[in-house]
Amino acid sequence: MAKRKSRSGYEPDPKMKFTFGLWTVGNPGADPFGGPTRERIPPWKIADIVGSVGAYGVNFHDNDLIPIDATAEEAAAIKKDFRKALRDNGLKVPMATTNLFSDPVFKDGAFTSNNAAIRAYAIQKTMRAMDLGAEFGARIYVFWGGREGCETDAAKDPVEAIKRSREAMNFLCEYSISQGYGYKFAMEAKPNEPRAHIYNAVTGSYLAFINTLDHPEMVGVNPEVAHEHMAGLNFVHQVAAALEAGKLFHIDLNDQEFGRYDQDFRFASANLKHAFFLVKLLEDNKYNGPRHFDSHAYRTSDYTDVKSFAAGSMRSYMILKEKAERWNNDRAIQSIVKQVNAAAPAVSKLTKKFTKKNAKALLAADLDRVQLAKAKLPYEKLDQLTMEIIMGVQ
Ligand code: GLT
Ligand code: MN
Ligand code: MN
Repeated sequence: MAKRKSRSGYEPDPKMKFTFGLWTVGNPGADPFGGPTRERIPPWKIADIVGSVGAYGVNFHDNDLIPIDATAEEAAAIKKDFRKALRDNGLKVPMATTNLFSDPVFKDGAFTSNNAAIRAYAIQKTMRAMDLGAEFGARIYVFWGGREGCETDAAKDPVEAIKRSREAMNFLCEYSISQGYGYKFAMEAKPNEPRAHIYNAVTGSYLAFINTLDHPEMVGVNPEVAHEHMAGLNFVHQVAAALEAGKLFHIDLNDQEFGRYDQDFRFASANLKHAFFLVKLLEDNKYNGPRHFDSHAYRTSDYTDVKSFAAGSMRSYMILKEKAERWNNDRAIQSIVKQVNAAAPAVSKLTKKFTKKNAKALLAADLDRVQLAKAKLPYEKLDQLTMEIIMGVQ
C-alpha cells in the first residue's frame, strides 16, 4: 500500500500543469445580487498570487489583460508589467481565450448573433485575441460560447446558429494556420447561464460538431465539471468520451452542486466521489494537458483566503491523485476488478472483427444465459472499499 503523505506532502507538481485564469483568482466576488466584495487587482498582481501558491501558469481572456477600451499606450504598459510578473514567478500562459460575452454588443451572441456585422466583429475580436495569446506563448485557444444561445427560439433559427458557428470556427482555424500560431482549439460547452439556453449544451454535442469542421484535427474540447453537472450529467463519462476520441485538449476543474445555479466552486469541494473518479480517469489515461481551475473563491473571501482557495484546489487534486494510486494498488479492490472482468477467449476472439466465418461460429457458440447470469458482481463491496479510500481509512 502507498505510504500516506504528511500534511505538507501534496505540493503542486509542475508536471500536472496547474493553471488559473486572470478571471478566476482575480474575480472580485460580484454576483447577480450584489457588487464586488474584493478590490479589482491588476493582471501582474494576479500573476503574483498565482505564482505564490506554486502554480504552473495563468490564462486569460483578451479583456482580462487589456481592457476593451484601452489605448495602445495603456495596452503596452499592462503587457510590460504582466510579462515581468510572469518572468518573476516562472509562470507560463498555456491557454488564451476571447471575451465574447461581457460587452453589450454580444447580448444576442457573437458567432451566432442575428446581426452579420456583429458576427464579423466577434471573429475580428477573436483574431486579435489570438494574436495576443500567441504573443504570450499560448498554444491552446478556448471557445466558450456563453451568449451563443437564446431565451426564446422565436429569436434565432437553431440550424442557422450551427452553420454560423461552423463558419466562424473554419475561418479562425485558417487564421491560426496562416499566422503559424499552432493553436489547438478547445470548445467548452455549458447548458445555460447567462442565456436561458446555450447551443452545444454539453461536451458530447461538440464532439459531434467538431467532425463537421474543415480542420477537425485542430479542434477538441474543454469540458468543465460545473457545466456538465448543471445539466445533471456524469462528468467523468463526458471526459472519458473526449479522451477516448483523442479530443481532450484542456479541462476546467471546479465543482458544483447538482441542480443549482452556476457555482464555480473550488475543485473537489462539493462532490468528492465524482472528483476522485475524475482524477483517476485523467491519471490512468495519462492526460498531459493543462489542468485549469476555472473556479471562484467564495464571495466572503479576501485575497488571503483567495490564496487558500487556489492552493486548496491543487492540493485536493494531488491528494486525490494519491488516492487513485492507492485504489490501483489495493489488493482487495484489484481482485474484485479482476473477478468481474471475466475473460472468455474462445468467443471474444470471434467478436473482435466481423467475418462471415466468425459470425457463423458465434451463432453456433454455447452461451448459456442462465449460467452467465450467475456470475458474482460484488459491487457493494467494491464501492465500500472505494469510499473507504476516499474517506481516508484505507
Ligand atoms: C467564464 C465561464 C467559464 C469559461 C471561461 C472561458 S469564462 O468565466 O464561466 O466557464 O471557461 O471563456
Ligand atoms: Mn462555470
Ligand atoms: Mn470554464
